[in-house]
Amino acid sequence: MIKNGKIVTATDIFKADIGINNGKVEALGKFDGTESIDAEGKLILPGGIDVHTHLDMPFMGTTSSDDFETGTIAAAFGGTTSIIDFVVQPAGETLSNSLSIWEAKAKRSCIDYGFHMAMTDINDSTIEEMGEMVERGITSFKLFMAYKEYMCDDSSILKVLEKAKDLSALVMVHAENGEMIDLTTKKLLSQGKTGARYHQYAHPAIAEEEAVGRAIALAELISTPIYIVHLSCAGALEMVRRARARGVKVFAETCPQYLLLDVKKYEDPFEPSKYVMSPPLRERWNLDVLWRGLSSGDLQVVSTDHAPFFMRQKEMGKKNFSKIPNGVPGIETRIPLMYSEGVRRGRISLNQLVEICSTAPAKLMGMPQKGMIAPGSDADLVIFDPDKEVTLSHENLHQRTDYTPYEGMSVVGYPVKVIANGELLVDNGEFVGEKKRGKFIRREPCNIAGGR
Ligand code: DUC
Ligand code: ZN
Ligand code: ZN
Repeated sequence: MIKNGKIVTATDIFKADIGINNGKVEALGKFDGTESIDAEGKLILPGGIDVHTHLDMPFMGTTSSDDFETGTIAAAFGGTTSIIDFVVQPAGETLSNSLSIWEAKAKRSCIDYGFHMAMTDINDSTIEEMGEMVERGITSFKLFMAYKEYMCDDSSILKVLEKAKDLSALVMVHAENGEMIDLTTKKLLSQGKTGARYHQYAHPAIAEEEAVGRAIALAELISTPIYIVHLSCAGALEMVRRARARGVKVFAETCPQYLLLDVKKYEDPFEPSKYVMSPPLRERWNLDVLWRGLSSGDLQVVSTDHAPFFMRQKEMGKKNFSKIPNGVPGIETRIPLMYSEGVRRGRISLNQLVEICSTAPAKLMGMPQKGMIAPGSDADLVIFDPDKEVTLSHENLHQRTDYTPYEGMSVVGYPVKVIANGELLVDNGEFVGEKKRGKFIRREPCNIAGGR
């Protein structure tokens, strides 16, 4: 039982005790009992859901540095109790074998997890396999419109959209125009512009805006929903906004890095490679536009795109920015940053924080048991101290990497106890949960997107 806390959902804020039984919320009300946690003065939020992580992912000649154990412990410290990680189909592999590789990695997970299937090789047989994936609880498929080794042309995207429509599955896209990026990268390198700071010019906003517009048009043609991952700039958001206004079922997420950091980071004289991610950081004026997109509902989700690397891995691109493993760590800092920078600064409401970080991800990704505090829902709960001040540093975070892009930044508001399926995982700075306890979330077709 959790007593005296202030419960926050996507729609309400109210004081009630929470009775927990068998990993589920049993009742909300006023109860007596001995086995209880006192949450007086604290907020109680539904456990965070991060629908975009890359744990133990082979990528750009190396592997992301958090595995499912370290990454999910870090997630729990930051108030995230479920993730959806991307299975990335290795070239020539079947979807089923690709899934087996990720199932083996995910046995180490300490929180519940689902998978999206990132298809890199579209052919009759992988299209056919999509049905089996949906039956196995993988109800979303991601396509890359950039990265030479993974990217899909429009005809492949259309085939996947058509099959996804039949299956009521959701198609997600990494929307950047890969040809524009490739051409620009080659030009920059041939001019001797090889340093990490040039990454931003190789990934111009127009390449994202074009790809977002095209992805939406393809989905509109097929009349099936589409989800844009890690949207980073105002032009791309404008594409989403316009499409939504004409009734297209387009959904989009952004990430804390695009809401809080800007291109100035590439002027870091020592280590600009820390900030090499795709899409890259944008000009500062975009940030307010993204915050407004969240507040208005044109952006529905904040995920992290957690793709951590050590600085020594980033060094692989010392002589050529296009070889720097793309990605930043963020699985642990999402909710504290969104509370401190979003709610406390009046950019989003407390209910919106819950909506964006938990409730909408659960609905869009087909997890009706998650993202809520209500009788029958999973007892995934964050006891959050709205006044706790923490200075973010890789030294006090738990992500397995040697930097955070938020080094030295002070946040106010932090999880103090984190409960998943009724089990206490984090208690005042200690991980007290059992390891490898996470269970696979067999997801349903998404219900906001509505399938057909
Ligand atoms: N972008 C990143 O920055 N890292 C991982 C994959 C991606 O699309
Ligand atoms: Zn991506
Ligand atoms: Zn990603």
